[in-house]
Amino acid sequence: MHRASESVELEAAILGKNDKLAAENRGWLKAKNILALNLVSSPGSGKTTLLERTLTDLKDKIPMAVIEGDQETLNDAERIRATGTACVQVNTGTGCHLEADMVQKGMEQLDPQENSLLLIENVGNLVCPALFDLGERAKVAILSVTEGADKPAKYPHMIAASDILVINKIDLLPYVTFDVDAAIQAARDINPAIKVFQVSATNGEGLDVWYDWLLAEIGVSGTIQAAE
Ligand SMILES: Nc1nc2c(ncn2[C@@H]2O[C@H](COP(=O)(O)OP(=O)(O)O)[C@@H](O)[C@H]2O)c(=O)[nH]1
Ligand SMILES: [Mg+2]
Repeated sequence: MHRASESVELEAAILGKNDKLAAENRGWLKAKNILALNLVSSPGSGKTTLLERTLTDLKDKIPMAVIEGDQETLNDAERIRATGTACVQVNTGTGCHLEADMVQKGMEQLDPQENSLLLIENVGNLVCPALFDLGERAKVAILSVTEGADKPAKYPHMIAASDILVINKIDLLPYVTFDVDAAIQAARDINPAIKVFQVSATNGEGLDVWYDWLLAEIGVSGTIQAAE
């Protein structure tokens, strides 16, 4: 019993310290009108692919920078830099999520400009990134159609913490049994206000609506066409 209560106290202390740094990040980002989004999902649902497309298609519209979180490797940072975008890779080692201090250090290195977009790719899993505020304006949960429509119900904390749900890989819908309406309903049962985008990060379907939302959030007008 004693041990259990100690570990609860430790967890509360860690989260408390994180929340304080996240609040600092949020204040700094707000003062510069930087839209920071925290992309959370299972491994392989398409976070980096969605980023690559978004960075390429919006390149001439808004300045953007990326913080990449993974346990190991520089692979995703290399994919992002290939689009011409500044990127910092954070390797968390045994850690399963990014924390606010990592994002703070990443922002110091990147020094993102005013009125820009800061995209943060979290470590791939639907569990602990839900607990750690990074100072972002919104968490964007990405669910691909190969994962099963029951995942919102199985990972309710992530859905509750997210403002946006991107359903990705809709180009694969003819080949998988994924009930889009059931997935959306499951997400809305947990978070009625969650905003949903249905996209294919590979063939570009649905990305126009995603881009319009991004630009409106940051106060840039104009419609962007997704590249073929
Ligand atoms: N068919 C299809 N494949 C996709 C799509 N988005 C990503 N992928 C593929 O899914 C795999 C994992 O993508 P990645 O972006 O690395 O996922 P991450 O681990 O969430 O960053 C890669 O092979 C991508 O090419 C999509 O919209 N449609
Ligand atoms: Mg990735």
